[in-house]
Amino acid sequence: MSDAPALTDLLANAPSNWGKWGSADEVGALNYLTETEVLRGVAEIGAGKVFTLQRLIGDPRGEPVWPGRRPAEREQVIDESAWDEGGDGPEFPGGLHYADDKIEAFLQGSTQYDALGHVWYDGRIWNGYDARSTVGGLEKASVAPIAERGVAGRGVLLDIARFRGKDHLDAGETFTHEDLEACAAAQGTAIEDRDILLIRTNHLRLFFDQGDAFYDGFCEAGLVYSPELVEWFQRREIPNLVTDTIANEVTTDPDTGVALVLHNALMRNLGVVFTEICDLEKLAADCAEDGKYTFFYAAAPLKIHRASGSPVNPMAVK
Ligand code: UVW
Repeated sequence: MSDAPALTDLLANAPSNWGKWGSADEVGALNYLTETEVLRGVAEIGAGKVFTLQRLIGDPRGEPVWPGRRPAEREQVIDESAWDEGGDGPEFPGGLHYADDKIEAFLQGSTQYDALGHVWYDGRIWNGYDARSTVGGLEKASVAPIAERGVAGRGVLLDIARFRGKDHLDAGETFTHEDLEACAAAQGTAIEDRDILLIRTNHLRLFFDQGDAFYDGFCEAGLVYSPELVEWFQRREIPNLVTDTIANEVTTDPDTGVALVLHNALMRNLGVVFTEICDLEKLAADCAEDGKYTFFYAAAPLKIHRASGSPVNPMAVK
């Protein structure tokens, strides 16, 4: 049994946004993304450059996932072989042939939006809903309301790996909100209130280099919990945290040994929406080249009833 403190105790006096947008709210800090904020994002478009941020589902090199999940499995249902000699392909007037396929996928098995009801402690999910409402699928704070409203605003890339002069962050390597501010200053970028934060660590380079050994003593690089960091996210009214790691934060807090503290302090308590396992490499290379780290960000996860997450292909437009 771990002697790590319970999240209930660790976060006993932590900031909360429960009730801020009413007792029926299911999209949390995305409420900050008003029409004004969308137009603030649109104003960043100047060059017409488009970047898609999803990782390839079915990547022949393998796909990084949280331990216990599997990458999506795609199965071909019908293709040209159905019309080979002796095949049973359906005949259509005019000679139509076609391909169909299907996937079996963890909804959090690739680039994804987490629903606000994805994690909890103390029997309560986002906004105070009873955790029993997750049984059999999320009745409250599922990904569907996020998908319904969509996410659009001003995005800022914070290239922590580049800021640290590294190709990638190493296992267990941490950074804070002060590092984010310092990184932005070094890039010549101002983080504005209500910005969507995209953080590049290139940590998953290690997955592609190491294969299964990546999971030995699994501890991703990432943001690390402190009360000040949580207050910073609340004060800056950050709606959406987007990263290129599996969990958006250091897996295990080095001070307390608690797992995924920020999932709870930011997602459950503040309603900050998490987007994970993005591929930020092409966007980051372009930002380094033109010196512009801000853009219009837009993402629409899939509308899946009662789901705790959804695959997504976010876009950044400069
Ligand atoms: C867990 O919270 C377990 O996973 P994810 O990183 O997908 O949010």
